[in-house]
Amino acid sequence: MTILFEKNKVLVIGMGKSGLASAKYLLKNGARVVLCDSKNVDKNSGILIELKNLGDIEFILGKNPTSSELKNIDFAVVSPGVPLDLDYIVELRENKKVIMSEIELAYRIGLDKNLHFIGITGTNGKTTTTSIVGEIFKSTEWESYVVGNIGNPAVQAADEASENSVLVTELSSFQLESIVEFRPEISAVLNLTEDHMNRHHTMQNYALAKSNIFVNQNKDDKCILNYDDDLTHDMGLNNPADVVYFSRKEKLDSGIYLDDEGNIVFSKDGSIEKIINKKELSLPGSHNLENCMAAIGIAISYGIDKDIIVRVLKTFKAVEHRLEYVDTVNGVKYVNDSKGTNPDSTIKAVQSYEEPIVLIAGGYDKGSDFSELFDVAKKNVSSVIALGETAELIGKTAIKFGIVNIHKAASMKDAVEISKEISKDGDIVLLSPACASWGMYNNYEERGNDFKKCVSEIK
Ligand code: UMA
Repeated sequence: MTILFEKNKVLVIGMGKSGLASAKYLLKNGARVVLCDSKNVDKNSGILIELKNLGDIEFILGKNPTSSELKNIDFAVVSPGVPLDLDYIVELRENKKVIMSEIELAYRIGLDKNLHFIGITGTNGKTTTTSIVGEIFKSTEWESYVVGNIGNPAVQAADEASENSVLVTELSSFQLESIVEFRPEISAVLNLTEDHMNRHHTMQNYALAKSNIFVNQNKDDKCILNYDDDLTHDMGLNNPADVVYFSRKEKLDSGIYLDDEGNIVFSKDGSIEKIINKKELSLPGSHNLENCMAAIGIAISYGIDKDIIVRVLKTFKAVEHRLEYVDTVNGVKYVNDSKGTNPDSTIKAVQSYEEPIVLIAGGYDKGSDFSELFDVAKKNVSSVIALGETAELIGKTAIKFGIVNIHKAASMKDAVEISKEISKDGDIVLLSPACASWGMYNNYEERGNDFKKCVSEIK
């Protein structure tokens, strides 16, 4: 259902990227906006002045809205980082007010313009897969945008886009938790391992939020799922969309899989089409093989020419902050994997190398368990430099699995200096924190950039 924003009173919750993009769009389209943020913002700040010049806006800053301030609100747009169990959000819900994510708002904007949404989620690999799909679309005739959790608010793109554009959208569980009617033409769930337990509390709630990506789809839509992952496999049963599985481990009657020669093939209705040999993929590692398979599933489902898909898969360069080579100092390679914000992601990073690794890890405490990480890491992680709120737990867990060379660092600068002292020629110093950056940084990009700056300073 499209919404007429004019004259609606909308509570926009959070003044980060999503909230600001939503407030700007709503003001430009005649809505009355109440923008709230638990953080205090200087009354004379440039952004508040800019917003005031756009239209009818009130601010509630440095606290949560009270019941009387919620009166006459028609609906709310909530930023992904804001938990939905806050009292005032529960109260809005009880009063039957729609609470929508910024993605839902973008979707509603897109309805009038016939925008095409492709939604990609999963615990890991979503930024890489979204970027690959984005590159594929760039090589086609479609006007396309790469948006969402990757860092570009979808609302802004939906506003700027011409009719019939494609929005390739990376979606987090936070964004999916508050969708209402959002219905991508193609959805993809890459994998599901424990993450964000401090917000979702149980794996079941986390999976439920992720499954919102296909909940409004129907048989005209496609849902791309990982056959090898138990949880995403089961999402295919009773799925409202037409499911396309991909598998790195098994040959499928229908879907995308590896044949005996290592070719990625697409099998449908008894015919098998070879797409590309896995050796030709530009990205290393089995996790990237899965990301490429998912991207193939999406692109084929959209009817994109095989030659375009193959060209992109052969030339695609790694995403910044995702196993990004930084520099070599005294024979030691420095790698930035700041996007490794949960244990599973760091497991995949560690498994991508044969060399001894000095691992810099730790950050915001999301309630993760690091046992599986260090059980895998004991194979080639020689030392751990622990940072942030989780430093102690990371150190203790590493010791439990026999990695005894543990150092605690007070800052990224400190961590990189320690790494220079303890690493040897041929080692890899890997920043792959297994934790979010909050508490030390605003986001993983800032953390990765700080790491790169610190590496340049020790050269
Ligand atoms: N805030 C409140 N009340 C609260 C909590 C937060 O008012 O209870 C305020 C904060 O004070 C802050 C604002 O909300 O001013 C921040 O909102 P936000 O955390 O949603 O940040 P945005 O800048 O809007 O960024 C969000 C995503 N952030 C999160 O999901 C935490 C970005 O994903 C995304 O790129 C961006 O929207 C654009 O779509 C980042 C992320 O870390 C990369 N995602 C997580 C992940 O990948 O693991 C899910």
